[in-house]
Formats: sequence, C-alpha cells, structure tokens
Amino acid sequence: MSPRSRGILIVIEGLDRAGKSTQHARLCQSLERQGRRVKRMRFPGSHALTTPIGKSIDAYLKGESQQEDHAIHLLFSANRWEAAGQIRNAIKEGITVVIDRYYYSGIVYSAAKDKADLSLKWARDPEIGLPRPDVCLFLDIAPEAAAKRGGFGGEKYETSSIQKRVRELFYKLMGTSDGMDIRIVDAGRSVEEVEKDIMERVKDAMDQPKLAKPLTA
Ligand code: T5A
Ligand code: NA
Repeated sequence: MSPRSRGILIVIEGLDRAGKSTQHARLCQSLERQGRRVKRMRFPGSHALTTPIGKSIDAYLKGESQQEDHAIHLLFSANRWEAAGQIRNAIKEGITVVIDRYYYSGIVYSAAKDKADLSLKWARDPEIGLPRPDVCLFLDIAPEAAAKRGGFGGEKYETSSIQKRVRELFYKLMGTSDGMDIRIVDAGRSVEEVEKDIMERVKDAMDQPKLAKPLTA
C-alpha cells in the first residue's frame, strides 16, 4: 500500500478533562471540511457499549462492578482488538481515522494504580500488534487545572493522586520507543489555541505518513 493513498491514523490522548473529546470533534470537522473521509472512534466508546466487553468496562468505570486489576486491563485491550480490523480496513480504504484515547491510555492508567503491581511493560504487551498511529497528540495539562474544568470527579480514576501518577507515566512512556509517535500539546490554553496547534501537527503527519505498521514488542 502506498503511504500516500492510505488514510492516516491520528490519536488524541491525555489526562482526564484535558479537552480530548472537544478537540477530537473539532479536528474531525476540520478534516471533513477539507473534503476528507473521516472515521471517528473512541475507547472505551459508544461502539464498545454494544459488545459484552464494552458493557463490562462501562460498569467498572461507573463503579457499578468490581474487577481484578489485570483482568480489567485485558478487557480494555480486548475492546481495542475488537475494533482493530475496522481501523485497518478504514486506513486501507483511504479514510482518515481519528481516535479519542487508545493504547497509550490503556497502558498508563492500569500501571498508575497503586496496589496493582502492574508494570508498564506488562500493560503494554497485550497491545502489541494493534495498528500504530501516524501521530499521537498528547494533550498535556496540570492535574490541578484539569480538575477545575467541568464534570471532574465522577469516574474511577478521577482523583488527583491517580491523575498525577498517570501524567508521570505518560512522560515515562514518551521516553521509550512509543514516544516517537507522540507530540506534546499544551492543553492548558484556550480551545482555539489548542486546536491550531493540533492542526499544524496533523498537517506534518499527513505530509510524512509512516508505513502503517503494527505496534511491535
Ligand atoms: N481508561 C481508558 C483506561 O483505564 N484504560 C483504557 O484502555 C482506556 C481507553 C474513561 C476512563 O477510562 C480510562 C481513562 C479514563 O479515566 P473517557 O471516557 O475517555 O475515559 O473519559 P471522559 O470522562 O469521557 O473524558 P475526559 O474526562 O478524559 O475529558 P476530555 O475528553 O479530555 O475533555 P472534554 O473535551 O470532555 O472537556 C472537559 C471539560 O473541559 C472543557 C469542556 O467544555 C468540558 O467542560 N474544556 C475546556 N475548558 C477550558 N479550556 C479548554 N481548552 C477546554 N477544552 C475543554
Ligand atoms: Na473524553
């Protein structure tokens, strides 16, 4: 497949309340206005709620069910694997795929748990083989600033100590080979400023598409 004829895989990542979903929607709209075919996805997502695995994750995040830490980790990963074929096919057809959270959240949130004794490496292994993005935009914000934004505090990982640890681990992950795909975006600015920065980085990624390789060990 020629890198120029295929679609680009773009991932938006970051801490809770960093503005991922806001920017995801804006980016998809801009790309569509440019005349591109766009597939919008998110993990865990609305599509996820249609599968038994997705329903288990939803109940877990709302605190309605308990799950062993390794077990829920594998469910989050399985939820991505359920959609891996869709992602690959869309890219092959020339569709730009834009995903709100992906394996980076999967790895980091599980490893951030205090008592789980679950390393970044252990958390990363089930993700090996998933489509690797052309670019991952990491929306970075201080946990204190994120906490001031709307709706914070309802879900499982929305405590300041976990968010602090999540941010540290995102930075640790960026120091590994996975970091080659990541571009840090200062998400503490206005919606418009963040959007402009994202568009520039997406344009760079489109000018230099990668080889659509899976994540390797
Ligand atoms: N998780 C996820 C795992 O543990 N493992 C996994 O494998 C995966 C995929 C749910 C949880 O699941 C965990 C991580 C999470 O803890 P989610 O459903 O993506 O993940 O989380 P949500 O609650 O939907 O989204 P977030 O809380 O992360 O928020 P967003 O999407 O970052 O932020 P957004 O755009 O909704 O904005 C939040 C608020 O801030 C305002 C918005 O208007 C909104 O009120 N806002 C801004 N305010 C000021 N300035 C800006 N620039 C702003 N941008 C947005
Ligand atoms: Na979101």
